[in-house]
This record gives sequence, structure tokens and C-alpha cells, in this order.
Amino acid sequence: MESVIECESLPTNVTPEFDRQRLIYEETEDLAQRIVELEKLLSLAPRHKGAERMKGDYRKKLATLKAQLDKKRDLDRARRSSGSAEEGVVRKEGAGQICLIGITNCGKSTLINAVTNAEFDVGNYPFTTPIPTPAMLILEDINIQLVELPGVFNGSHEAGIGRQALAVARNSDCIALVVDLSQDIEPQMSIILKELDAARIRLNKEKSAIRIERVGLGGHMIYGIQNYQGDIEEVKEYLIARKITNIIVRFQKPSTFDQLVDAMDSSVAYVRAMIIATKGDSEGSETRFKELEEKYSHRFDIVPISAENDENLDGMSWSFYEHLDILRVYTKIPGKKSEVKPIVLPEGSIVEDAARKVHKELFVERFRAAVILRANDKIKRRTVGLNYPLQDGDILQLAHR
Ligand SMILES: Nc1nc2c(ncn2[C@@H]2O[C@H](COP(=O)(O)OP(=O)(O)O)[C@@H](O)[C@H]2O)c(=O)[nH]1
Ligand SMILES: [Mg+2]
Repeated sequence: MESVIECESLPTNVTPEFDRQRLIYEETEDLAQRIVELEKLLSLAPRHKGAERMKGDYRKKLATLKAQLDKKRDLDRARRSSGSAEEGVVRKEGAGQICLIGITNCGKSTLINAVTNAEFDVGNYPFTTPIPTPAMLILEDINIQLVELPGVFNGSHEAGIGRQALAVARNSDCIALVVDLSQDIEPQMSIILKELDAARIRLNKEKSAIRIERVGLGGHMIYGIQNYQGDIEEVKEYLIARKITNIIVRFQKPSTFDQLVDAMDSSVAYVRAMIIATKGDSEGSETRFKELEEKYSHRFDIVPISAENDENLDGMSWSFYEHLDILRVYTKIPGKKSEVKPIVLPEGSIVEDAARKVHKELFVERFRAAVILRANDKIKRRTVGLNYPLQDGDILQLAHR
């Protein structure tokens, strides 16, 4: 269609060079390259008056192409940032990442500003913070990354920014559900939980309750059925309905049908979670806090705060730390003071994990002994092996050959 218009205004007396270039231009599909070719074409256009109309058409075309390119670049940029967020990338920094999710205006930015040196916009209007935004909480000697997600709303998992936010949440180390105590809690909790659930994010559920292994033959091999709240026929029926003929299902811990469905679904994410109850200074907040505890304390730790009155912000920060399930170890060279900056490891780590982090592989082969110093313990100094479990605050001396 475009070439028809261009041909219409095409004068006959053009150079062969121009004609060749016109063909090149018309056949170029890549937008950026097309612009280059069109510019070349214009430079080859005849200078006489009869070519003015044609050149005018090409210039208009050039402007349109440039506008298209700009738009495309903007889109690409937006897609790249949301695309990376879709893979859950607000790049993690510090010892762990906590995502704050709640309805708009529930106080997320205010609380982040209160415990970090961030200066997020605080607004009494909706969606003040439109994209996942990180800030660093410095807690004693470690950093915890807090990420404010844009406000959730009914159906946000289907919208662009909501999907992006939930993608960040699913990759996070812990999700803090932020509930505003100055308004009814149930509508808030129901939106938050519904949206997370729709994004296949399960909170405080153990991934390891059911182990699934797809196998080539052997039929339905179901173990630990005593841990299942239901009978084996139900499980088999479900597997048949899903047309799965060969599989090993191990119920390792007490589990329900819903957990079975999740376990079969590799897109389900299991994330630690807690509740931060904000605006504890507002009227009626005490009653609402009680309601929140009655309904949700069996599933979540609930931390009440008032950012306005600076109440329990320390408690909240330490609660963040506890929900990261990490421990800090300080290495020490005999005769010197221990390192100020800890090594941060997942809870349950052993001496070997720390050693690998300090010395990479070589050390483990040459390991001789480790000494752990625990100032507040009955045994203040103990010589241990590579398999010894570490505790938060341990001072560790490593000796090697
Ligand atoms: N009374 C009271 N108001 C608060 C508190 N924290 C935040 N607010 C107010 O709640 C509104 C929304 O806060 P903002 O942090 O922007 O919420 P966000 O949308 O969740 O980030 C603002 O008007 C804040 O001043 C608090 O602890 N107490
Ligand atoms: Mg905000």
C-alpha cells in the first residue's frame, strides 16, 4: 500500500542510483535500517522542482518511521524492565530481600522511609509508587533490601504492573503483607491473599510436604498416604484425571488435596511471609489489630507499627531479619579481632558452608580445624569439624594446612 502512494508521486526523471536505493529502502524491513535507507534515498533525490512533491511525501514518511521507532524503543524499554521483573529481578542486594505488598495508601512508603534513608513519595492519593522500588535497611552489620510493590487491587495479577509486582514477590525471600489498621482489615487481606494466590504464590507453606517424581514406568507409586488428609483413591483418581500414568508421590508431611495439586504444578512458588499492621496510632486500630490476630496469627507473625509515632519500628526491622532465615558468622584470625562484617548464610548452615564462602574450594581439602567462639554460651570456645552447625553470631576461626 505504501509503495502505491510512493509510486504515485514518483517523477520519471530520477537517477538509476535513486531507483536502486528506492528498491533497497522498500525491501528493508527492520525499522531502524529502513530509516537509514530512506535518509539515503532522500539525499539521492533530484533537486528540481518537479521532485518536490515526492520528496515531501518521503519526508512525511521519514517522520512517521522515526516516531514509530521511538515508540518501539519506549515499548522495548518498558518490556525489558517489566520483562526482567517478570523473571523477578529487582536485583537482589544485601543479605535478603523483603517485598512489601498491600493496597494503595496502606503506609508502605512511609514505613520504608522511616527505617531507611529512602525518600519515597508519600501520598494521600492512589498509586504513588507505580513500580517495584527498592531501599536498603541497615540493621546492625547487615543490609536488608526492602522492595515496595505498587498497590494491589482486585485483578491486579492480570494487569501489567500488577503482574510485574507479583513476579518480583514470587522471587523474593519474604513477603510482608502490609495491612492498614485505620480501615477494615478483611477487605485488605482478602485482596492481598487472592492476588498472591492467583499468581501461584503460596505463603508459609512447606514445599517439601509432598515430593513428586515423574518416572518412565511403574504406575502410581504412592508413599506415606497416612500423611494425606484423604484416601488413596482420591489421589489415584486425580492422577488419572490428569492423565499421569507413571509417578512417585511421597507424602512426607501432613498434607491436603490442595497441596497435592500445588506440588504437581512446577509454576507454584513457596515464599515466607509475615504481616505488618500499619497506622497503629489511628482510631479503632486496636480493635482491628485484635481481629487481625484472631483471624491470621495461626498463619502469620503479625507486627503492629506506627510509622507516624515511631512505634515498634525496631521490632519490625528485627522481625524482617528473622523472616529471612539467615545467620551471621564472623571470621577471626587468632590473635586479631574478629571481622566486623559477617558472612551471611542460610539458617542450618555448617562450618563447611562458611569455609567455602571464605576460601572457595581449596580450603575444604586443606581444612585442619575450626574454633567457634560463643561469648554468651556456657562453652565459650569449642573446636569443631566441618559438619558442625553454625549459630547466628558465631565467631569462627578456621585453620588449614
Ligand atoms: N496515622 C498514620 N498515617 C500514616 C502512617 N503511615 C502512613 N500514613 C499515611 O497514609 C497515607 C499513605 O501513605 P503511603 O506511605 O504513601 O502509602 P503507600 O501507598 O502504601 O506507600 C499517607 O497520607 C501517610 O501519611 C501512620 O503510621 N499513621
Ligand atoms: Mg507508596
